[in-house]
Amino acid sequence: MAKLKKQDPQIAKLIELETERQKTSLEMIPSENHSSPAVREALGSILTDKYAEGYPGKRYYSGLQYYDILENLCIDRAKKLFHVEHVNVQPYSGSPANQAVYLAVLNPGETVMGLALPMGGHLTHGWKVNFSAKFFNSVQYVVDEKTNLIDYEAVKKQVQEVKPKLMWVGATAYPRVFDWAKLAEAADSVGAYLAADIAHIAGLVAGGAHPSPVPYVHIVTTTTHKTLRGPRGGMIMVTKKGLEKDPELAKKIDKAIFPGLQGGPHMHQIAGIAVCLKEAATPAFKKYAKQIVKNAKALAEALKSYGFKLVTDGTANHLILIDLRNKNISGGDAATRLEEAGITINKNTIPYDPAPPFKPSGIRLGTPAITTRGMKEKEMKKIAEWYNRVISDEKSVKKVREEIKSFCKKFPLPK
Ligand code: DSN
Repeated sequence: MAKLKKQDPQIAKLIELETERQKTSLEMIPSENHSSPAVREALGSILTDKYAEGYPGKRYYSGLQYYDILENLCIDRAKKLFHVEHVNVQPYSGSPANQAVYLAVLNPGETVMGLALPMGGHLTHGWKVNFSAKFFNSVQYVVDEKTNLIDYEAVKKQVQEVKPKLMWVGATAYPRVFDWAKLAEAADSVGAYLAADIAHIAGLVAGGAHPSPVPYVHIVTTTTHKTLRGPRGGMIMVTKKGLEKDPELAKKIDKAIFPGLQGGPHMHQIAGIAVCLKEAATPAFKKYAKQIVKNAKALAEALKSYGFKLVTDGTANHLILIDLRNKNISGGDAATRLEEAGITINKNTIPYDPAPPFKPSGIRLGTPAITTRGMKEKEMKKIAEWYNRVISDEKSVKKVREEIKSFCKKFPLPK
């Protein structure tokens, strides 16, 4: 950062401090990761300087001969990795990607169904404060009150009553695998568009550690910075099944992104996505994706041995949701205490949470970033022990902080 340090030492200092924080802490927010230096070189490149409104071969500005090659490369890599027919790599992130799906397939006031936010769904899947419930008729589905799992029969029954035109599947806090075939059966029975939002699990899907929704759904949206380990960004994919249902679907999606919602695509971001897609196609990434899940399962078992109560009693993906009610601490207080000890997680509602959303009863944690640093099952046992010490005894925080600092030295950030 020689130039930045000289020209803007304040910003350089903040980046240095954040680098040090990341190096010496355990990043366990399940939607975060450590991108590779190659991804960040593309992201920090000269490509940030150009406007490229339009699509390859049909742009509104000059000087874009290399940008067309770049965007096509990115699209081809995504098509191969996810086995889809069409990809739009221009969404700025996940919410704009989902907005474009609404714009492409629904008219204002038409009906959408999605998993409710407090049950692990996403804001853009029709939650009441979001545009998706303000401009469309949103009906939400829930998880079962006892098991906290999706009850596929109940969802199918509700879908057949509500008859949505668009149905979302995807979550930010669901620790289990989706049964895409059953969800497709529900959506197909009423002729709804089925959209899978795989933002959290895209890396697991790419690496073969979670079943792919592609054979079952019409549309797939994702962010690129979570388990996929790229730069912040988004993508929309259209499947063969999607084009069979609606031959115009790919065109509708592209028109919804530009000129419907966005202006010039962030070409430096698209370059970073292309790099991450190349990385995600390697055997090493497949191993990484599988290790994320192995680590999450090992961590879940170790946490349970300390009496932690896990939503759905465990995990089958990259994340764990802890119900802290038996530990006499709120999610917020636990998050603060863990942060002081050097573990970053987030407070989170648990399904049917009796506590208010800003003071929820749970915490959400995940293994994508610590797996990137090379941690394995053995380290998960140690990490569970730290959770237990910090949550059961406030006085242990300082000592745990020192232990984590020294532990982190053995697991450097990607170089
Ligand atoms: N903000 C993301 C997450 O943390 O899960 C969802 O968009």
